[in-house]
Amino acid sequence: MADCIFCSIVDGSIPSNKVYEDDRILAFYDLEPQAPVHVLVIPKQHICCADKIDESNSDIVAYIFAKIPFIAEKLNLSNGYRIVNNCGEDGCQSVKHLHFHLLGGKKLNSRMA
Ligand code: DGP
Repeated sequence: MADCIFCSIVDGSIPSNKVYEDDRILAFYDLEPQAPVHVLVIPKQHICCADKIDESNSDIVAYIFAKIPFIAEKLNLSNGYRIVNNCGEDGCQSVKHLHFHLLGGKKLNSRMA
């Protein structure tokens, strides 16, 4: 999709520090890390947000979650991690392309909001 930063990362026109890639998803380091390890996992297809997941596209979410343990292992997150999705205005979603934050590398704050 035009004017989508993460679509531009998928097509390579914006560089990223990739952790994992296959034909359906991409994982890369967040530009503004909020934990010692902070990676974003995104579908290559453009879905704006969690609020637009339905029966026609939810398979990609299952696929992402099936790959996260492998990505976490690559990142040495054997002691655990947090998966975060920000959705919409109140969820403080800044990039309107579905993504899951994978955070770890230390004991994270127990509060989430
Ligand atoms: P969110 O607030 O949930 O929409 O998170 C968007 C994240 O994307 C935020 O942590 C910063 C990150 N980000 C924004 N632009 C870029 C970029 O061009 N490259 C990378 N690697 N991360 C980006």
